[in-house]
Amino acid sequence: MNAIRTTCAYCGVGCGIRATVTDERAVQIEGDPDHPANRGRLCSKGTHLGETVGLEGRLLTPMIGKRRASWDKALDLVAKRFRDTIAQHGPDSVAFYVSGQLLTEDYYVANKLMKGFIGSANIDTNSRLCMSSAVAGHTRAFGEDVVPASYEDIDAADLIVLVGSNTAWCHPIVYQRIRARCDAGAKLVVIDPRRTETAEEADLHLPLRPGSDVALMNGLLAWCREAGALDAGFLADHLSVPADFWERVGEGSDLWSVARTCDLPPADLRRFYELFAATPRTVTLFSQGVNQSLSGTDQVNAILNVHLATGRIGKPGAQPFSITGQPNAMGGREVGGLASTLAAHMDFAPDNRARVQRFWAAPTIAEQPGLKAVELFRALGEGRIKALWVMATNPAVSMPDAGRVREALAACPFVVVSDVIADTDTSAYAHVRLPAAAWGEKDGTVTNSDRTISRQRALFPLPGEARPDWWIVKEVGRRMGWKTAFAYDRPAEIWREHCRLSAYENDGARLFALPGLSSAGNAEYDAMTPFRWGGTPFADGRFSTPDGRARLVTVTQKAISGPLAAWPLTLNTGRYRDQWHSMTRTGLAPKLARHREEPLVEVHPDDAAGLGVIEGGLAWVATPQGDSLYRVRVTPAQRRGEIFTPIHWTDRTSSGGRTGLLPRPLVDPVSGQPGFKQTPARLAAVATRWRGFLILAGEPVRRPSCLWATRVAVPAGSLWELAGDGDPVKLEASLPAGERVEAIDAARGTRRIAILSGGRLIAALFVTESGELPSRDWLIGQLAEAEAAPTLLAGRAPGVQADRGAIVCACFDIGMRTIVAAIRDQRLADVAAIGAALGAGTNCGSCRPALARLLAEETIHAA
Ligand SMILES: Nc1nc2c(c(=O)[nH]1)N[C@H]1C(S)=C(S)[C@@H](COP(=O)(O)OP(=O)(O)OC[C@H]3O[C@@H](n4cnc5c(=O)[nH]c(N)nc54)[C@H](O)[C@@H]3O)O[C@H]1N2
Ligand SMILES: Nc1nc2c(c(=O)[nH]1)N[C@H]1C(S)=C(S)[C@@H](COP(=O)(O)OP(=O)(O)OC[C@H]3O[C@@H](n4cnc5c(=O)[nH]c(N)nc54)[C@H](O)[C@@H]3O)O[C@H]1N2
Ligand code: SF4
Ligand SMILES: [Mo]
Repeated sequence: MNAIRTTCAYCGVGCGIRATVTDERAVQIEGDPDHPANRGRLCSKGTHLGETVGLEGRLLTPMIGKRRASWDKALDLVAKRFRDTIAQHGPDSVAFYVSGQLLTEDYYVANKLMKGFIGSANIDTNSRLCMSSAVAGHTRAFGEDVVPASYEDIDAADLIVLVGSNTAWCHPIVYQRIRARCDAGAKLVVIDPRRTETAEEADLHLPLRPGSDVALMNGLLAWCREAGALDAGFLADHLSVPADFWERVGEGSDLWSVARTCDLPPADLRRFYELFAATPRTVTLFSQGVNQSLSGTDQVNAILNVHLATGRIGKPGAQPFSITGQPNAMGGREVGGLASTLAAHMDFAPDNRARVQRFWAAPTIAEQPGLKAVELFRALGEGRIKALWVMATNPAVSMPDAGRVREALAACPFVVVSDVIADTDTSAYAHVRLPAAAWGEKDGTVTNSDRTISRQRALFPLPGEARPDWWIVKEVGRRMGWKTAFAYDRPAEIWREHCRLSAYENDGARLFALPGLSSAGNAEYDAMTPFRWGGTPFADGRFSTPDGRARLVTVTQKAISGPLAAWPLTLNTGRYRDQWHSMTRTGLAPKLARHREEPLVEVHPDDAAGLGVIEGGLAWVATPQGDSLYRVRVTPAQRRGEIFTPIHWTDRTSSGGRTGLLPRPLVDPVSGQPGFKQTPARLAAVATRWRGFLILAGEPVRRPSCLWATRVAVPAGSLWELAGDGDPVKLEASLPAGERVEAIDAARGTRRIAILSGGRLIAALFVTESGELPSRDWLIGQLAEAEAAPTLLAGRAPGVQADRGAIVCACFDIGMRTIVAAIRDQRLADVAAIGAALGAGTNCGSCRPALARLLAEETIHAA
């Protein structure tokens, strides 16, 4: 069996994978030792990709409404509805909402269709929610959206600064590289309001006040100036500096003022400033804590200002480094898939428009930037967008104020969704669903955070009627009437066109250029090995501005409003280590569920105490936009007044944890990126009468209906954690038919039910009001046993208790103390109940008299 070299499906680190197909839909995954991004390593998500390539939940045929349709019918309908809508209401009445999870070739075709042929720039992407502030910051400073750094810079740095980045969880392989460099002596500083696992391992953690990054960076720049750490030569030769720049940087930038604004100990701040000023080889990595802010672009420029003014750019080990989230966020930037860019690093200037139109031989070309994601969904809600095509993203979950986004989707006359999964929270609103090829079935290229372009290769044949995204889009383009412009037969043809456009009339004004590659033959494309474009940008101090100089941008700290009376807390949102976004894929992998099985709201102990919320209890998080329920984790890793929730849970997986409902639809004024990290909120404890869990082979016939029900995948089935106030008897509707064993303890409100089929456990429902619940692990393991253990209702193996007392039941190795405890705790009334709960006495039966005696003694004891 030959290993196929491909790229991980998940994050922007872009790890290379060697995949060995072992069966029809089975694959063995290893890190590719030859890939420069990971040199053979993989994180938990990459390692378990093999658990996600099955066909469960896949969309495998086109659907019109609830009916299967042929590709011809579905594509004709999409083409007709878009054409008709444009004819009636103009090109700006339609929109595409796409994704950094498309391959470059997919992205290129979608962008070409919208901007060059439909003639609108209403194509935006989930990257708007992700790194558009970085794009805007780079463009303001460098004249072009170029990430100058590479991973090798980490290997050469003496100081690594992580701003708003939980790298250990979100870019784990980059993080391992950082750790390796720290082991060799480099220092690590983490700037994040939360004490994340990344922060725990740092030499210095600065838990700043959310949204105070500009003050921190301006303070740093002022400090460097005082300390003589600026690069005067670089400033003079390569930077343009606004007249009042230094004056404005100095405002409020003394150590004490900054410490107050950022709510940090001045001594820690000074330590960071001194370290930074003294360490020329510094790499500053930043991600969502910086980008996802109402001042995101200013925060990016505050970081870039420091690196530019100290000359720490374009040099080994000295770089600002915007790390990207999605596997192909960078490819999307290269094709120009944002509403605010045209194509191939060109904007909407008249000569660029003419050039791109000429190159595409297009009938028209978008005149101006289109609607950015938040505006786009607002326009949808207001009826200005009348046909929307969503590809490879789940906006009903991931957009801010997702409740309004859902209303807008519901009101839109024509919604098309291309996805790999049949039922997502977004596809619930689709008039047409198109089955896309998934990772493992697709061919094309992706660009990772450090500009390395890698091939993603198909491992399996296309299942059912699934088709690659580029194919779907070009078919619609052809059916809309543009046959020759969308005559692609394979991704390699699109790739060559993309490369030609990048180099077209490009005299060096655009750094993004792949000229040599436009002549790559199909075989060469198939054999392509990872390469980084652009060499070392800015190494010569030349930038992509008309005068070749980078620009320092005057940025000032916005006032941070104090807590509002009705909304006294600040809600921060983000990611868990082992889940990916809306969990459509990681949710399939049981091993990835173990890290965090439920959506938690993390809260500081003082806030918890004040609000009466307790560890392990439930709590509502409410904002003016909506509310959702979470399991509480009390932790000093949170700052006081701030709470954190994860973004991963959806309607498919949970009755709570719906973080998308909570953030405001407010955006950074320059980039249009939403401020996901700071939402005024409040928290309230919720008491429930009972709690419990449901373990099932496979999925429930009916979803458990109660206040709290969250699902995770387990080997051979699913686990639902439950809590509620109503009658738990309702939950039995979720149980499959089968042989039922049951134990009830009315005093504690405990009910334990196991359902067996041919001796095998197929479901277990345990509910209690005041009793204990066993750990789920053992019962989950029982799903895989051909013959279930007789102790199912005890929820544990016979006889594993620490102090079991003298063995009473020899067959199952059950001690006296275990039995007595079970009689008490579970109010077991007879020998049969003991057997049901523990298994004791259910085999040879010799101990049944002893059991009866113990029961009698307990009854006397209790009386
Ligand atoms: N496991 C996992 N990995 C992923 C993803 C995933 O879903 N799961 N998604 C990928 C994607 S698309 C992305 S964009 C990346 C995101 O990767 P990250 O940006 O690392 O992830 P987040 O958890 O969104 O946020 C990062 C940190 O910003 C901090 N923060 C909040 N407010 C502020 C502030 O005002 N200032 C500063 N300095 N920090 C602040 C938060 O506390 C949080 O710890 O992860 C990628 N990798
Ligand atoms: N509150 C809050 N919200 C956030 C964030 C936050 O930090 N806080 N982060 C934001 C960020 S940075 C991001 S990137 C977004 C991510 O948010 P989304 O993009 O909505 O998240 P995903 O779950 O990755 O959605 C991808 C969808 O594409 C499907 N898919 C996978 N592969 C393919 C393919 O090849 N073709 C097609 N057609 N479909 C495919 C998947 O099944 C899934 O339904 O969330 C944003 N929302
Ligand atoms: S670090 Fe990112 S790219 Fe690498 S294996 Fe993990 S999820 Fe995949
Ligand atoms: Mo992202």
